[in-house]
Amino acid sequence: MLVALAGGTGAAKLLRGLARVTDPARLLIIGNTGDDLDWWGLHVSPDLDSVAYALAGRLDPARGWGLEGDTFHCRDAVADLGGETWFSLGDRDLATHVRRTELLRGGATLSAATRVLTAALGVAARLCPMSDDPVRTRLRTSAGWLGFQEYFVREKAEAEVYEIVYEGAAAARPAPGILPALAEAEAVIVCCSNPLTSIGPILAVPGIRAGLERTGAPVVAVSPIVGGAPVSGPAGKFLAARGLPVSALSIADLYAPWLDVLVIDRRDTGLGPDLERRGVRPVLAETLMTDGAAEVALAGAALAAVDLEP
Ligand code: FO1
Repeated sequence: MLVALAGGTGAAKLLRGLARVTDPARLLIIGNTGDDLDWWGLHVSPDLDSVAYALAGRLDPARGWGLEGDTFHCRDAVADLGGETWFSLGDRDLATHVRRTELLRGGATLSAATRVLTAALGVAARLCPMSDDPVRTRLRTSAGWLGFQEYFVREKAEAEVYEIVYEGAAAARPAPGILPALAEAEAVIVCCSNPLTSIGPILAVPGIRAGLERTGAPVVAVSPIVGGAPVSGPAGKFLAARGLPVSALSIADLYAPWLDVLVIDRRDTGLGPDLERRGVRPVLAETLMTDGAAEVALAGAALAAVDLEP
């Protein structure tokens, strides 16, 4: 079994590549739920949905979230009724949140609800939320304390970030299956996601870091930072808020001591010696996934980096 730690858009692409180079049933994906929010009375899990939609071949390519070809009539009608619409739920995407909320209200765990949704989408990989308990990323910013979506979508990631916390993490338990999967994994792949707001919440769930330290499986991460900047999103601002340089070296520092290999972009060849000094083996690859072939190539490079046949 290959265990992957995944956040939003970057992870969705890499996992789509992985599902094409190996049997998707071999994948157990630990998904970030720190971005989750209650919207229009519905439980929305953006990072779980981006991964599920990508693996179902239905992720909207232009947005990187939501369903390809979706419409937004309901959102526009909510606006006509004076409701909030800064977070856009598409009409078909809405069904996912309606069904998830119905299952949760019926007593199902988030893990169980996710199994129902991924099975209905025809996703063969196993997608687990990092926890069935609520964990929410919150940011102390120049616009006050904000939930992740308030920061990222409503405030357009423009506010200054001073601190990032994972509310509820201390009381959260790893979702069922995660710790045994880490113990038995052939390899663990940390996707090219935001290290502080996608991977950070997963690591904040008690037991998961220890599982990564204890596993006999090689742990490989794909750097979301190329040159001195993130491939996409506000990871650079978050690293700076933590006083860390915006560099792949910070990824190695944040994932120490359990990281074995870091896949970095060819443009970052010069970081090799500094990574070796940190006890992390650098592997060079093209990490900008501009099309399906690039997703497959990077996924193959990540597997090869830990000597695994696709
Ligand atoms: N991102 C936006 O920039 N604007 C939106 O209105 C928006 C809505 C949305 C709805 C469902 C969903 O699954 C994701 C959505 N996202 C939107 C993306 C979301 O903010 C990010 O995918 C993650 O939270 C970042 O990892």
